[in-house]
Amino acid sequence: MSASFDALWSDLAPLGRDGTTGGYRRYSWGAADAEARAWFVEAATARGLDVRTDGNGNLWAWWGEPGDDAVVTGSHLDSVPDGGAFDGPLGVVTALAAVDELKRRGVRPRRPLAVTVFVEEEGARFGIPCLGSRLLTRTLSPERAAALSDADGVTWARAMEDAGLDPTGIGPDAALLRRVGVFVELHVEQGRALAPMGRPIGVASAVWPHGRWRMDFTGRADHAGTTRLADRRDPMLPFAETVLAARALAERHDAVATVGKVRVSPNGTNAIPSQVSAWLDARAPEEATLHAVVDGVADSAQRHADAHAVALTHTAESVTPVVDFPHQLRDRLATIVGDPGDPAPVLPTGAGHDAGVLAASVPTAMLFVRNPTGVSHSPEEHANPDDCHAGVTALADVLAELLNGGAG
Ligand code: HGY
Ligand code: MN
Ligand code: MN
Repeated sequence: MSASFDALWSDLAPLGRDGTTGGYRRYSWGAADAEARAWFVEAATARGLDVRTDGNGNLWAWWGEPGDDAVVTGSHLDSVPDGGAFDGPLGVVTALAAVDELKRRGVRPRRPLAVTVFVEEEGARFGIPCLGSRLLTRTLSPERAAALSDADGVTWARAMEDAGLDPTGIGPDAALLRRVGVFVELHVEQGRALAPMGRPIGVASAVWPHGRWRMDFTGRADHAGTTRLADRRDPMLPFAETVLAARALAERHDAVATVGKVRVSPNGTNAIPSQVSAWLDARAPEEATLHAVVDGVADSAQRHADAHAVALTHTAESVTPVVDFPHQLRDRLATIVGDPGDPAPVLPTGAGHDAGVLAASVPTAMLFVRNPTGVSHSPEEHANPDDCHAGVTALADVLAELLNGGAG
């Protein structure tokens, strides 16, 4: 089993990795993404799986005929800018290695099995995370998706077309979704809960409510050297105050808030900016807390914008409600992947996943593989090979149980 994982892992690892930072730059429909998708199609086909692309560009590799009540597992291959090697790919590689393991064990599935790769999970290029699963489940309209554009103004539809796919078929696919009897996503742990417990595998209890809000601060461009301070309408100032306010509100409410993406126009050293666009990522254990933080940030941003005669627009780009994974399935998996008499730890996550989107439509569960440092969305992200192999065994055990009539 470990040889199968290691071979798949070493084939995928170089695709999309930046030689300077060591981080991954696999953005939907770009060249690196196309290489990763081609790698998946080849690896799945080599295992006798029948690979199909749905209308949204998600890949489904079927073991046997696509059918109803299928057991589906998978994750994503796209990355955040300079992301780590494991976020997404670990779920895809362990799924293919688990198929090898099931075949080695002689498992004869009594239900269809599919391995999936969902598109644009990170939303790094087009801004909406889990776009492929949101489209599939009608959580996001095809019209809105088709009009999304990247930093260069390329739309989702155009980028799909350039990648050789027909964008006219994007949108909900109720027939395909009805085929999914249960979805299980294995993912590298993001955060550091399993290491102190000394456990290699965990099971997700919940995904925190979270979202992304865009703030556009529009002031007046002017000369950095000749404009009196009293005459300025500098959008950088309310922006800066808002970043600090977001952090203070997150601390006060025991939540998390981040501004990791900013666009300054015209971005000149000696020019007062005309506009500063910033994206707030906020997350909290409960929805009321999340909204208290986000409302607080919006109020603060408006107050500081007014003080500098700067205009402000505040747009919710994607908001994901809390996900509480089905308890019986969750607990069944914790028993399967735990030790005899000692189920695996069950823990929430602040990270969003396609499993979190699908959970509203089909029975869904997640497995986590220990991340010794907890670091993610960074080239430093890591999971030990032994733990990755334990992830394959855990996923194979879960799939074997589900394929032959187990819970889910
Ligand atoms: O942002 C997230 O939580 C996930 O990595 N898409
Ligand atoms: Mn991620
Ligand atoms: Mn992920």
